[in-house]
Amino acid sequence: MTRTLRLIGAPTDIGASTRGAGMGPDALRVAGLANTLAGLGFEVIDGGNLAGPGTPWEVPAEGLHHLPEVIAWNRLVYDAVDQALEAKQLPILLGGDHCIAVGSISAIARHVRQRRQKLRVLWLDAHTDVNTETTSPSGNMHGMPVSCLLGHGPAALTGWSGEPAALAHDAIRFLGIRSVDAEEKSAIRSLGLGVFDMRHIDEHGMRTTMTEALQDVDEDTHLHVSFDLDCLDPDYAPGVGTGVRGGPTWREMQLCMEMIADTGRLGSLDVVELNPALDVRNRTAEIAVELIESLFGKSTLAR
Ligand code: HAR
Ligand code: MN
Ligand code: MN
Ligand code: MN
Repeated sequence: MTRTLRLIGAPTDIGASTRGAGMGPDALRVAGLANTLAGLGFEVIDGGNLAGPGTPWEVPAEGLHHLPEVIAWNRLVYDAVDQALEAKQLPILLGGDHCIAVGSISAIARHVRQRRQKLRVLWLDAHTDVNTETTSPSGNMHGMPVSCLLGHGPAALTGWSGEPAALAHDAIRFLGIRSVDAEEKSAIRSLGLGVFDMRHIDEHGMRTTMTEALQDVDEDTHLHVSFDLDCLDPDYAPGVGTGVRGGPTWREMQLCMEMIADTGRLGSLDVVELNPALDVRNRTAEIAVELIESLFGKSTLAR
C-alpha cells in the first residue's frame, strides 16, 4: 500500500528570538521537498500553510513572549496533525520555529496512546529546549517545548494530549546537543532525560550513538523525529536563527537519518527553525530536503 505523506506548513517565527523562520515552509517547497518524496514512491499531499496570527513588532519585555499567539499557532498545528493521523497520513510539519512541536507532538501522543503503541521522540537539535517560564533566560517559547510536553511547561501549553504529560521522561532522546542553559542542566539531571550531546557523538561516533538512541524501538513503536535544523553544524546549515558551532557534519547527519529509516518505524516528522532570511542561496533548505530524503529511505545502492 502506498504511504501518504501530508505536508503541513506552519509559517511562523512567533517563538523565536530572530525573525524569518516564518518563511521556512516555502523555502522547503522551493527546494523540492514534495517532488523528492514523491520520487521515493510516496503519495504526497501538500496541505498548504496554516493561517495563524502574525508576529507583533514589539517583543514583550517580561514573561513569556507572545504566549497567546504561540497558543493559537499550536492549536492550529494540533488540529492539522490530528486530522492527518486520523486520515492515516504521515504528517510532516514544516516550521516555523520549534515552539510548534507542542501542538504536533501532543496530537501524536494522543493518537499513539489510543492505539496502544509506544511513542519514541528523537529530538535532533543543538539545544534541549527544556526551559520553563521560570528558568528561561530569554522568554522565547522555542526554548520550552520539551518542558510543555513533559508536563512542566506553562500551564496553557501543557496537558494537550489528554494526559498531564504528553511524554514520559524516557520517551524522548536528544541528539547533537551543545547548548544547554545552566538551569536546563539541572532539569536534565532531575528528570533523567536521555541526552546524547556532541561529546558523546565525538567519543562514540554517530553509529553507536544512534544504536543507543534507537534501543527498544520495535514494531509497536511510533517514531517521531523533531528535526531542528540548528542540529547540523552551521558550516553546512547557515540558515538558522540560533546556530551553534560544533555540530554534526553532513555525513554524520546522513547516517543518523539512514539509521532511523532502517527501523521502518518513522511515523511523523517536524522540520523546524529553518530561517531563509539568514540562509545562503537556499542551501540549508536543500540540505534539509536531502536529509529528509534519507530519512524516508533513500539509499545509494538498495532499491
Ligand atoms: N536555550 C535558549 C533559550 O531558551 C535558546 C533556545 C534556542 N532554541 C532554539 N531551538 N533554537 O532549539 O532561550
Ligand atoms: Mn529546538
Ligand atoms: Mn535549536
Ligand atoms: Mn518519569
